This record gives sequence, structure tokens and C-alpha cells, in this order.
Amino acid sequence: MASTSTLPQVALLATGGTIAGVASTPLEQISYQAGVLPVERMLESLPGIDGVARIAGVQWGNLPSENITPKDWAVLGKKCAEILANPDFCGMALTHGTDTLEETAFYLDLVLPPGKPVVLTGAMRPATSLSADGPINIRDAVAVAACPAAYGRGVLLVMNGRILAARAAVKVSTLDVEAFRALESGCLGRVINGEPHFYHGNEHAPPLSGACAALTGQPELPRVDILYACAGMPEDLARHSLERAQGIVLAGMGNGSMPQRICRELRTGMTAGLPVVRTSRTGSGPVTPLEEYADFIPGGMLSAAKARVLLMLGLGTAQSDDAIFRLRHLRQLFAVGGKL
Ligand code: DAS
Repeated sequence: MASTSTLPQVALLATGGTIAGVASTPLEQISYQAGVLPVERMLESLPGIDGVARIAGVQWGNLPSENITPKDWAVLGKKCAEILANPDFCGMALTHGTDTLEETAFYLDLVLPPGKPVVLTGAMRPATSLSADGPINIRDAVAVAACPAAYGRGVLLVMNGRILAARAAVKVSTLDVEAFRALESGCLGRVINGEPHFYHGNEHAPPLSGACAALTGQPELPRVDILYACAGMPEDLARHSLERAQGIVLAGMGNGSMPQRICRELRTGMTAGLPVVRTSRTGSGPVTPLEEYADFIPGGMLSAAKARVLLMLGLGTAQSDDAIFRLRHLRQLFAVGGKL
């Protein structure tokens, strides 16, 4: 084992979630309080972690991730940029609740230029649980953050031994420790017995990584609503969002389709310059351009939650009041960000 002082240094930034959660007994896995333990306590449960990297724990917050907001993304993005600019660190890992981990990860991917590894992880069982998954996930995330082969791959997510790209990872299970998948593109690699293995090289920078760096730390992003399409969906839901939001993401049926009445309603907004992105509630497969929806922006491979993050940042970077220019800019962003 390398002597501790020659090991790379990784920042471990803790934001809360189940990984820092506490239940009343070791047998309780479902009912617990998320975001309780401080980062030092989480590190105490990791004997041997000092053989992977030197770790500097940073307590950013201790929130259940359902309470994380775009304002928090801004503060977090700024903090990450500061840490990454520090030459003492070769990379960073973040602990985060799994419920909105994919949104924070994609936000960070869009605002942090690809370079030093940024690796998010979480847990599906509280820290007090029998067979808690948090400690091993932290060990694996730190190993990836310290790994030269992880450089330049954009923001990553490591859970249950799988290494996933932030843009592709989605939470697919309410309870399983195998909670995240990249359904179409698959995982980038695995951590086997603490050692990261990537299946391919990193010669291609991930699409859009760092594309919205100009907005790092920007606390106010435009409001974008998600509308979930369903049979007989009332039009006033669409009307409500059209009156308040600056952009809408439709979690459509199948290949991003919607009831005709909803389509008509959304078109009134689009005519006035409000962009609407079509995604799918199915959870997998691309949403393709379609003649009948030519005025909508196709979300491609992006889930509704990720399309919302991209639309918020895309509207923020459009820097023009001209609706045609804005729409062209957004179409380009989605063409790149949403491709397989
Ligand atoms: N409530 C969840 C959250 O903080 C717990 C978790 O999955 O971490 O996102």
C-alpha cells in the first residue's frame, strides 16, 4: 500500500440523504431520518479508506434530497468549482440523497467543465442499517475520484459498483441498492474490489459538459414546469403552467405524444415564444422529432427531470429576448444534450 502522504487527495463533500440517515434499529431500512450524520461520522465507518486516498471531508449541508432546490444547485456548483480549482485536490466525491441525485448530477455536469473527476454517490439503506450500502459506495466513489482514468469524463455517478454518466443515469428503483441505471447507453465501467475499470477511453468529451459554466453560482434560474401526460389530462393543468413558467417539459406518452386538447393549449404558449420540450413518461428510449409536433423541441434521450435542468440552464444562457433566436439556441442544446 502507498504511504499515506503520497496518496492523491480527494474532497468528500457531504450534502445529506439516506447515506447520512439514521433509523431506530439496525433492522429498520425504510423508516428513518435522512441527512443526520456528519461527514466525519460517515468516514469513521470506512476503515481502510485512508489506503485509497487522503480525504478532506467537507460538510456542505445535511438535507434529504427531496428538499434540494435550484438555489442549492447554484451554491453547490460554486463550491465544487472552488474545490476543483484547488491544486491540492485531484478530484472530488459528493454524497447526496438518491431521490434527486440525477438532477443535481446533471446540473453539475452542465456547469462544471470536464476535467478533474466529480463523482456523486448515495445509499438506499440508512447508515445504521444492517448491510448498509453507503460505506462501500463512498469507498468506490472516492476510488473513482482519485483515478486518473476518470479525468475528462464529465460528472459521474457511482452506486453499487457501477460507474454511470450523469447525463444518462436515472433512478429506476424505489428500494433496490441497484437503484441507478443508464438504460440505453449502459454503464461506463465498474468498480471491482475498489479498483475502477472503464470500458472505453475518454477521448470524446461528454456532450455539453461545462456548456453552461457561465451560470455557475447563478441562484435564479427561469421557472420550468414538468407536465405529466395521462389519459383525459385536464387542460387547465397546462394553462396553469403557461401562465407562470418560462418553459415547459412534457413527460409525454410513448414517443412524446399528448392529447390533442393539451397540444392545442401548449401551442398557444409556443406561439407566444414559450419553449415546450417533449420527453417520455415511459422511462426509456429516445423521443424523436415528429412532423406533427415540429414546433416542440424533442428531448431525445433525456428524462423529463433532466430535460427540465437543461431547459432552465438553456433559457439562462440564451441571453436574448428574441424568441426565434432563443428557440434555435435551445434546439441546438437539446440536439446535442439529448443524443444517444
Ligand atoms: N429521501 C431520500 C433522499 O434524500 C433518501 C435517499 O435516497 O437518500 O433523497
